[in-house]
Amino acid sequence: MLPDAAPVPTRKKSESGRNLTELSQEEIQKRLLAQESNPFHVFVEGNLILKQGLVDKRKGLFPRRRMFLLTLGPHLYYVDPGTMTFKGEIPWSKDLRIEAKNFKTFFIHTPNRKYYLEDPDGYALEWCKAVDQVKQRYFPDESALDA
Ligand code: 4IP
Repeated sequence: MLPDAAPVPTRKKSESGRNLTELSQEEIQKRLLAQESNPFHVFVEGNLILKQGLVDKRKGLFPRRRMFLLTLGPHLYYVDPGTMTFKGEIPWSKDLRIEAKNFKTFFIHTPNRKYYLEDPDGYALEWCKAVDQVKQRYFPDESALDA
């Protein structure tokens, strides 16, 4: 007799396909409460973190490893995870644009600066998707024109 087939693991939509910014006020409040235990919560001015991850930011010769925090607002803060000090923020505007070069390297273009970034784990495309979703939420017309 054949054994029962093992259940096929399925990914919930919330893990894979869900738009990061589609959150009810109730969900936002709930997640903000949970976020208080995140050590990076103190840097985000009370905004809900939608995505965070280590990114190497290259300027001059040496890349600096930073914790990037994409939040509602929108904001894109970065913090030195070694010293836990706030380092800066990539300024959001309708003209911010993210571009993947490959799985690791990506760029964020702003009117005054092009940021050279690298996801050491090779999830640059996830950053592109997240930033595009945030852009679509806050600057919908401009995002549609880019498409
Ligand atoms: C620094 O280089 C770091 O890359 C800084 O990044 C960067 O600031 C500085 O650029 C750059 O001179 P050194 O550490 O080798 O001195 P971080 O702030 O993440 O430490 P930003 O934040 O602007 O990328 P200037 O031009 O901002 O000073």
